[in-house]
Formats: sequence, C-alpha cells, structure tokens
Amino acid sequence: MALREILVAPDPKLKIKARRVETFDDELRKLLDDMVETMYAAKGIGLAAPQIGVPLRAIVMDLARDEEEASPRKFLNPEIVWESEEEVPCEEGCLSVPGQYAEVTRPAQCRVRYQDENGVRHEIDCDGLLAVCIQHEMDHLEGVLFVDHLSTLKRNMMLRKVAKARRQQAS
Ligand code: K1U
Ligand code: ZN
Repeated sequence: MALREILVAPDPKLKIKARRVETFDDELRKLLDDMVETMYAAKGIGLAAPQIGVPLRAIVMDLARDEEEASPRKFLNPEIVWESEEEVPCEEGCLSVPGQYAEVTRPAQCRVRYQDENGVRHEIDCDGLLAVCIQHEMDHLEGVLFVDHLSTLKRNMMLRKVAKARRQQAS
C-alpha cells in the first residue's frame, strides 16, 4: 500500500467529473487500498478518488469510532436511487479544504446503488453520518466541494483561508 497526496482546493483536478469504473482488477483494488491508507493517515472518515487526482467514480469510507475495529467500505459507481424530502443540516469538513468546517443541508436519508471492488452490485439505505458522508463523497465525483453549497461570500472566505495557510506552511 502507498500513501497518495491529497489535492487541496483550488486544484482544478477537484472540479473534474469522474468517469465510471469499468474494470474490476488488481490495479483497482490496489488504488482502493491506497485510498484507505491515505484516508486513515489524514484522519478522515471518507475519501473520493478525485481527491488524489484519479478521475474515477470510487469512494472509500470508515465511520468506525476510535475504540471500534477499523471497518473500511468501498463504493464504486455509486448512484443515489432515492432520497428523502426531509433535509438536515450537518457540520462538514473536507480533507481538500483543510481546517475549514461549515454546516451543509442535505437529504436526511438516501438509498445508494453501488458496486464493490469485485464488481458485485449492492444497495444500501443510508441515514445519519453515513448519509452525510456518502453524499459529500459523491459530490466529489461531480467536481463539487462542500464549500460549493455555501454562499459565495462564505466559500471565498474559506478558500482564501486555505490559500493563506498554505502560503504560511511553504514559507
Ligand atoms: O471528503 C473528505 O475530504 C473526507 C471528509 C468526509 C466528511 C466529513 C464530515 C462530513 C462529511 C464528510 C472528512 O473526513 S473531513 C475530516 C473529518 O474526519 C471530519 C470532519 C468533520 C466532521 C466529522 C469528521
Ligand atoms: Zn471532501
């Protein structure tokens, strides 16, 4: 397994619409293992392939708490087949917008169809943090960041803070 670099906004690769995974082979499974390792190293609960510069519809996630055993999940070609009318606000963060957090309102529940790393099809009902996280990660596959759900003023303020922090880190 290998750690990959996580791209930070405004990297243009984060704005690309990802393409479907067509081949379920060892190369794909190695990519997913690298994504899981990168997610754990960054202390995230999710990661989408575009965040490491790979424009594929692939997501990894682990919502296990610190005291629980690791439980990585892998979602290929996820599609939302149903979402609730009820919406809920939730505080979100993003490894590609480091240090910034904001409330985003999304459907409270959704049903997601996806393939696993062997290409087998599944459907799951999501609510709570799973619903929030999977919708956030699926946005990455469309080139959308959580800050794109905020007002222009808030988004620009957060992106300016990220840029400033990166300049300070570099100097
Ligand atoms: O996509 C990503 O960059 C991962 C992101 C997932 C996410 C967290 C919170 C809400 C929606 C999606 C993160 O893991 S950010 C870091 C983190 O662990 C975290 C931040 C805020 C709340 C909970 C966890
Ligand atoms: Zn994110």
